[in-house]
Amino acid sequence: MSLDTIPLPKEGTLSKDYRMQVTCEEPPNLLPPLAILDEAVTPVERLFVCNHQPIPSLSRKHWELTIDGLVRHPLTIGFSDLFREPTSSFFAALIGRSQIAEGYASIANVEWIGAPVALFLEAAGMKPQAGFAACWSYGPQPMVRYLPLSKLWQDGMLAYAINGQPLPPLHGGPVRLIVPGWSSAYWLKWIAQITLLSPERAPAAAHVDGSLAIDCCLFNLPNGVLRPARYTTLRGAAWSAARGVAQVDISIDEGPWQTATLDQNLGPRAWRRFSFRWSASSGTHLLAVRVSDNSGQSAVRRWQIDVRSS
Ligand SMILES: Nc1nc2c(c(=O)[nH]1)N[C@H]1C(S)=C(S)[C@@H](COP(=O)(O)O)O[C@H]1N2
Ligand SMILES: [Mo]
Repeated sequence: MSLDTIPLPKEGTLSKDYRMQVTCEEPPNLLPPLAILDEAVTPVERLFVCNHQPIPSLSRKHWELTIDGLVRHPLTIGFSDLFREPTSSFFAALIGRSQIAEGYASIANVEWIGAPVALFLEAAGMKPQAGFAACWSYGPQPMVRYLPLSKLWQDGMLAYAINGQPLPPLHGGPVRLIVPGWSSAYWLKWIAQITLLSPERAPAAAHVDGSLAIDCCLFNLPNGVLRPARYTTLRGAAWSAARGVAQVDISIDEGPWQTATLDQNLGPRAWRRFSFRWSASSGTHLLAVRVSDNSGQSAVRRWQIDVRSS
């Protein structure tokens, strides 16, 4: 792939779905209603936006990443250096901290394309004392995120494309950090610098485990109300800390667990959609959804559902 073949999206060319809720104008923060997220892969137009800093204006030509600190050869790479390495791509769920409230959700499942961070960490030569990484963004108010070096080395990706399109500035373009299996707060946009630190030098924030909890959502339960029907199909998505979802079971009114139907498997880092046919009678029901991942861990989420005709 040459640089000329992927044009950089121009400012303002990314139009968002009109149904998204604008929770803040500046910096832009947008949330999609759950009802428009019921797809295997979230279109970029429906991808939530969460910003704590103004969006820096940064072209591919001017983007650089410096790797320094506890390395033998501090280095600075440019955008074209990302293309000298083998391309990596995978589907991964992007799950925000606040997650789901009043029918809106900071959750998505997207294909990320980029270069593994490990290739550049190895080129810089990690010193044995290095245990953590401070990752800094561009911008007048840069953001910093701390990660254990082992996580960054094993799973970190420098992504420049999303769902086959160039990564838009709103989502961290030209280049952002991808940390599959960890909360989206760690997925640093507009990445500028990675500084390796010793465990003693790393602040308390570095020692927090950002792994995603096993969890799920339901797409078609607006405000917990369902219309009675002979059969209703409950539809949702489940995720884990990048270990893949093995099984989803459902229990109605404390009854026995029944296995839900799983949708296409997009890999261990992706969310897994599920569906369950239920003949719901009028009244209030307790719904429990149990998600089990491939490491044998599971979690249960419960809902109270009103089935009524008006
Ligand atoms: N540089 C930078 N990176 C950032 C943020 C930010 O404000 N600045 N927000 C973080 C948070 S809190 C979230 S939830 C995700 C949101 O990514 P998205 O806007 O692409 O959905 O980016 C993370 N990375
Ligand atoms: Mo966030």
